Amino acid sequence: MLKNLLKRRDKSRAAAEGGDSSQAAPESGAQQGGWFQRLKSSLAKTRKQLFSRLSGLLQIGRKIDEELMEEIEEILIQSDVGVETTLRLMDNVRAAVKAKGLGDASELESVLKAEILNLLGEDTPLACVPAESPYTILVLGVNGAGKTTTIGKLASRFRSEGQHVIVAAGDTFRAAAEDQLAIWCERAGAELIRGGEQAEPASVVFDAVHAAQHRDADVLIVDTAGRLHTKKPLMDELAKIGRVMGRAHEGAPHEVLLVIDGTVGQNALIQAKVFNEAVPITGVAVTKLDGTAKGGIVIAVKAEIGAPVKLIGIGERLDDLRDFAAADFVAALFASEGTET
Ligand SMILES: Nc1nc2c(ncn2[C@@H]2O[C@H](COP(=O)(O)OP(=O)(O)OP(=O)(O)O)[C@@H](O)[C@H]2O)c(=O)[nH]1
Ligand SMILES: [Mg+2]
Repeated sequence: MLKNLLKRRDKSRAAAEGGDSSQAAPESGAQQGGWFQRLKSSLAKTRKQLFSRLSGLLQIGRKIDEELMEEIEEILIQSDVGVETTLRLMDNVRAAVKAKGLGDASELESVLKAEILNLLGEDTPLACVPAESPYTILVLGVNGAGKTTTIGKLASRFRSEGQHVIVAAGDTFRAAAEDQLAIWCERAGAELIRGGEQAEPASVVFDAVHAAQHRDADVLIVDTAGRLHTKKPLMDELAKIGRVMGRAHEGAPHEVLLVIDGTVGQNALIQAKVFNEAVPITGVAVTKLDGTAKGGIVIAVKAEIGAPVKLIGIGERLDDLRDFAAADFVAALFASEGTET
């Protein structure tokens, strides 16, 4: 079939497009060839693992039957969409197939896309609300998930929108953590509030909220330590930071952003549930979607954590963080070589 004959997009073209470091506002895939190509390129491994195998199944002439449905389920589960989410998704696909009276496998792709979009729900981009100034964002996640990098990218984005940004170094656990954050803040043009090594994280954050209020900051972003989620004290500390923020500023934290590493797959969901108990998560950033075959995790996040994916990270550059747009994501997952949308 046509889809089987189409090969993956060549990497050199994608790499060349990756050289552009502009910080354009998010747009839909149809409007922005460059960004969509980059998204597609980043999802190449996931697409190979998941959707190119699916398109091998969904050929004209093959009958839709239970055997086919089970093969699709297996591919989805292997691509880190997860058992629970896969079963839910496929129940919906079966219902749609029945309702529409479909019989040929080639008709399933559009049904699958539509049901994945249904599961992802409406896009809920992370937005700074001026009325809540300073708009406070508490960033959580395990070691190495990409918290500090995501904060750097976010700070840069808010700065490019003309916002006054303060970043709090709530990770006082590692000596190098503040320095890493300081470099990102300098690049982004954001102020950094730091307490020094061994300072109490909650007190650094408390000071930062007051600084943000007194200096009329628009946005305060709080970095935190990411020691293993299995160590209870970390969760206690994070819960305390959340409470301290709320006491210092009404409604804070306005956003509790959990950063999960897209290369980790299903384990990230288990971690997410632990964090969610410490401080209720309002949004998720999935990082490192470039270079992982486990991008199917994005589909499972909302269904399993209850909070939507708001941001995706597809590289280490300042502009490699984007608002999550479900339609673009699904289009990029199913895209063939040369397909623009
Ligand atoms: N390829 C790729 N790498 C990323 C992305 N986001 C973060 N990284 C890399 O992941 C590594 C860890 O990122 P950090 O931002 O330091 O992670 P962290 O969660 O702050 O880690 P701790 O402070 O140790 O808890 C760094 O080498 C980043 O450059 C991404 O979207 N794509
Ligand atoms: Mg960090």
